Amino acid sequence: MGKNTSRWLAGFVIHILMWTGYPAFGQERPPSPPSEVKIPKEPGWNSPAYRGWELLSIPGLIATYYDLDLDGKLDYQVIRKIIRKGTSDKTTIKQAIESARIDNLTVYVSKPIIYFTSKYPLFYCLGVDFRRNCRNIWIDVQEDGLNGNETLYTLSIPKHMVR
Ligand SMILES: [Ca+2]
Ligand SMILES: [Ca+2]
Repeated sequence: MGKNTSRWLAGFVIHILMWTGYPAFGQERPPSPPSEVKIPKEPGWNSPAYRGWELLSIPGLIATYYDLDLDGKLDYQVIRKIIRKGTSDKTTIKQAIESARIDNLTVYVSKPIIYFTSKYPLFYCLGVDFRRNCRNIWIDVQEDGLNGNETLYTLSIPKHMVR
């Protein structure tokens, strides 16, 4: 096995560990946050806090990253489910945005692929470390935006993991 392959595997395993709830590399399980910890509103792509997005190694999910306090380190991410995909040779970006608006979806473009996701995130994750693990994760099963029905997501109960 080549060195690069090992490194890739290690990265992949860390991602899996993050999602299955085992502490990665001796990291302590995050303490339950006090109930007064509020979920920050997603700043959006026009905000100076926006730091990009990526497909997660768990298929069907897209993470959007933010640096809320603008200190150069990520501290917040939200994760949306991919509903469908298109390509930019068949659909212009403008058409994609219009189609997303009609279907109440959000658009992520990585030419030539256009991803249509749920309008609102499924996961909200506050306190992102350098491995992009989260300190506090909330799940919003209804995916209806921040309206109080979000629940703290316990990493030790993977059955809540939604595909
Ligand atoms: Ca920060
Ligand atoms: Ca909600």
